[in-house]
Amino acid sequence: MVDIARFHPLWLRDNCPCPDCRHESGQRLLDTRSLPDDLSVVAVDGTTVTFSDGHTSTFDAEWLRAHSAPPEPRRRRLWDARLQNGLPVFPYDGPLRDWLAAVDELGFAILTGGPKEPETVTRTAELFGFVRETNYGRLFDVKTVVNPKNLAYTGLGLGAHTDNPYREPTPTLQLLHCLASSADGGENTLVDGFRVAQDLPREDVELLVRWPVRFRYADADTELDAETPVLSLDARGDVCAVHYNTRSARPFRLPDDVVGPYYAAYQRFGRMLEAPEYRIQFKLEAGDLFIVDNLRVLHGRTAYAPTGGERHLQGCYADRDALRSKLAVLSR
Ligand code: OGA
Ligand code: NM2
Ligand code: ZN
Ligand code: ZN
Repeated sequence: MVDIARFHPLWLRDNCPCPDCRHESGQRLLDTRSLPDDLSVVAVDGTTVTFSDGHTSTFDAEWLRAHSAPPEPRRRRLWDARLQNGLPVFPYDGPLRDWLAAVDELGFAILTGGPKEPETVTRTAELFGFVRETNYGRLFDVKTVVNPKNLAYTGLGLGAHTDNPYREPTPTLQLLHCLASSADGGENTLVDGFRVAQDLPREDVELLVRWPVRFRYADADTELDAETPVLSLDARGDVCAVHYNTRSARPFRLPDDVVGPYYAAYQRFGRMLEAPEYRIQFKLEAGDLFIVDNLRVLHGRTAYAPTGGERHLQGCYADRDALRSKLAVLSR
């Protein structure tokens, strides 16, 4: 039995399921703003309620129970280096739902044995959603080039980072697909930024949340500049986004007395991101691909020899909303 008296009259009236109040699409026809502030319940019979505005609603007891519970806990599962023994690796041709669920829970997934053709990366994004085109193109080639405009296009190692913090909004997913990997080195590294933030002293988290950093990328036809904190909190007070990229961070603009403490927090966090106890590492072979939640899992790579072997990845951006939608539809 549900106790109708527990529910606020406005909440009940607002959620009336009758065809005058709800369209068959599931969208609300009733405009919440039209309800009188002093609305009250005048009669209750089981789960049928009559309100002071003359409307009668019949609720489904199960629906009431399901919708009055506290917010669901998040599906996300934080991880550290111990995940190395059980990496979320999926066959490229296996069920889509499996790897989408891994991205949702762990913030990344690795797909192996996929096509070795160019543009596989964008086709993979289209399996669940839409490619986010940027100034780097619909997709970008990650390989060593002459006169690189971005350090990604060299053989240099890259420390743990999130991509494109200078973009507003920042792409929430990145995919990288391997076309060639005969060069020595060039292994990929990943770290769960939410897990690292959990071990960061509270005062450091507060500094990284409180003071925004500006990030910038500029070349002949592009000038991107965005201001965002390194750590963002959601309404529950949990870390919900990491923006960290030492290559594109602009000089910090902080009050004089904050510079020292801010650097202490920033350095502690940044070094923890490279610490072996949090990091996992793997080498992509041609046909392999990985997808990361770009606001949670930081990626990097070890250096590789620009000659004597080839390393060629293709990358693209996409967004989480479509991934979660596809996952929900596949889970129905
Ligand atoms: C990038 C990047 C990693 C790699 O292109 O953003 O981080 O493995 N590349 O080359
Ligand atoms: N690339 C690979 O966000 C960054 O600047 C990292 C992005 C150039 C698209 C590199
Ligand atoms: Zn109604
Ligand atoms: Zn990157």
